[in-house]
Order: sequence, then structure tokens, then C-alpha cells
Amino acid sequence: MPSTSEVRAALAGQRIETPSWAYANSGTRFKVFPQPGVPRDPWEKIADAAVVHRLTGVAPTVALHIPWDEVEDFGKLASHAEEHGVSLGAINSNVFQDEDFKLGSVTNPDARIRRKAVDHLLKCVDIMDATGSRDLKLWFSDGTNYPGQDSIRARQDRLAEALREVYDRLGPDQRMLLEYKLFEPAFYTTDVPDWGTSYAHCVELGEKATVCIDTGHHAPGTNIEFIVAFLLRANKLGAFDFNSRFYADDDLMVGAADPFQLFRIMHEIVSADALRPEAGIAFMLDQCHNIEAKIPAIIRSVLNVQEATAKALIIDAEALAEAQRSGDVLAANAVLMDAYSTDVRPLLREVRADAGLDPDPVAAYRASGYQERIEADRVGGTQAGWGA
Ligand code: AOS
Ligand code: ZN
Repeated sequence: MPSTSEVRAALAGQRIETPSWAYANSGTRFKVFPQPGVPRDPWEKIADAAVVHRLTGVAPTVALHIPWDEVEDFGKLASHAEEHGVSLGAINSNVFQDEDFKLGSVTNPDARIRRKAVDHLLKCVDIMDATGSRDLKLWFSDGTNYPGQDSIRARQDRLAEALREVYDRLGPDQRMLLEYKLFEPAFYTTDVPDWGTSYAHCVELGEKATVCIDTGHHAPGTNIEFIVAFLLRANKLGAFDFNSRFYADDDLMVGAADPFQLFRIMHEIVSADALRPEAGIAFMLDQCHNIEAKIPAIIRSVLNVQEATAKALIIDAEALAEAQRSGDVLAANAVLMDAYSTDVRPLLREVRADAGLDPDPVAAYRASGYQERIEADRVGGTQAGWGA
């Protein structure tokens, strides 16, 4: 059994990055749902992210999205974040909304459009230089809708060429995270549809390129912890975009749909000793809170990751190894299930109290008056959302 102090230290040292866009308005392809008090600019998004960190103690960075979080002076934005007690995390590129990218961005058959896409990605690296961000997260909506629409193989060549140019522009401490997604918005082929494709491109690029696993981007029933284990072994797991899915890319709160899957993922992380920030894996959320209040939903998501992590940390690794060695299938499974069935909330409440935090961050948020304040203050202007 790991000692309680080791478990507590691991939980206290855990880091979870929240996404700027989760604080803004979002919706489905049918409607964007506005909420009162939503930030009108990146400065206000960062202020909200800082509240999540103040209450949970484990969310010190916020991911930006370009161009949604475009500002004139990114150095100033980084200082603003520092003043609020957080810092800027991954830079998320966006080559999926411009009209020009209808038939693809970096894999577009038109060289002019490919150039425009790569230039955007290079600009994102310039922004990283200004913000001090380590990670460039790439997600491409590129793909085709109809057989014959374009050459699948040529698109892979174009992708490799674009990635190479951007990779070569990275500074020594900067990394590329290549995210994959099975489908949507393209429905016939997607140019980076799965971890294998992302992995192969990352291997070709070099050690600064690693895979980002968005938990909502797989076919139903995919064994995500297998992917985690494989990539950890190959030293190619760079990040998670955590969220929950019931059907497709639902972007619901992580741990809401399948807390057991999240536990199994965290078990792979813990058993590879990859939870420590120095292990270099970015644990990010990638969620949209359409109908639920945003800040408490993000806090809830952070707590869900903490709970899954705590359960993974209390697994009796020695008993598990012994059961595995002796081929005792039921005993091995029981070790995992014992940990999963343990109520770790009291432990987490203690860890928070030890850190000088309120043991119940959601209740603390509700009692703080912050929501009422932003609803009263953030009147006028244009609320931030997809495309703004
Ligand atoms: C899109 O489906 C992805 O999950 C990306 O991570 C995307 O960049 C992110 O949702 C911000 O738009
Ligand atoms: Zn994602």
C-alpha cells in the first residue's frame, strides 16, 4: 500500500489545466446558449480560471485558443494571469473556422490555403514565445465527406509537410501536441483520426512532438487506457483533453459519463509514475458547459479528476503485482475494484484543508458571491463564445 503521506503529497501536487473557452458561451450546432456573467474577453476568462484555481488549488494554468483569445499584447496577458495567481498554458490553434478551410487547412488541395494554415500555426508559436507557454496543441478538422473527394495519401503528405515546418520552428523548450479525433466535422475520412496516425506523425517529427488524447474522440467502447499505456511506454503521451462523452464529442464534464474509465486511465498514469508535473504530461480539460453553470462545472470537473486520481493512488500495487504474478485473475481484479469502491472524498477534503482550502470547493464558490458579482458587473459588451 502507498503511504498516506505519499498519496496526499501526490494529490496536493497534481496539476490540471482549464480551457479558456469553457468559461465562454458554447452550444451545439443548433444553438449557442448565452449565460449571464460570461466573460467578454480573455482577461475576464483568466479571472474566472483564477477563481477555479483559488478554490481547488490544483488548476494553476489556463489554456488559450487563438484567435478566440487574441489580444494585442500577449506579454501583458501573461502578466495579468500572474497577477491573478495563474499562468498561461497550452496555445490551441484554430484552423477550422475560416471559410478558406472548408476543404481542409494544412491538407487542403490548394497550396495557398495550406500556406495560410501553416502561417497561423507559426503565429501560434510566436504567441507561445510571448506567453511563455510550453505547448502548442494542434487539432485539425481536416478530412473529406465523400469517397473520391481528395487523395487520402496526398493529404497525409501535406499534413507531414506542414507539421515539419511548424515543428522546426519550435524553441528548445516548446512542444507540439497532436490531437486526433475519429470524425466530425468530416464524416468520410479524417486526416488525423486516431492515436496511431498521430503517433506515427509524432515519431517522424521527433521528440518534441507527442500525442494528445481527447477522451471524447474515440469510437464507442474504445479501450482508452490501452492507448494511454502504449503511449506512455513509447514516451509519446504529451497531454489529455479530458471530458465525457455519451455518444460523440459531447464535451461534458469529465468523469460524468464514465468515472470508472477515468479511474482506469489514471491507474495507467499512476502505475507509470507519470502523474508528477515533471513527467511532462499535461492534464487539460476540454469541455463546454452549455446548460450548466460554467465555473462550478469546471470546479466539479477538477474534483472528478482528483477523485479518480486518488482512487488510482490507493491501489495496493504490491497486492496487484502478486495477484498478477500468480495468475489470480479474480484477486487482481478485486485489488482494483477495492480501490475504485473506496470513498476518497474524505481524504480529498483533508488534503484541501491541509492546503488551507475550503474542503468543498463547489460550496465555497456558491458562498463566495463571485457569480452574483460577475452577473452584475459584466453587463454590456459582447460575451465571448465560439468565434469571439
Ligand atoms: C476539437 O474537437 C478538439 O477537441 C480541440 O481540442 C479543439 O481545439 C478545442 O475543443 C478548442 O476548440
Ligand atoms: Zn480536444
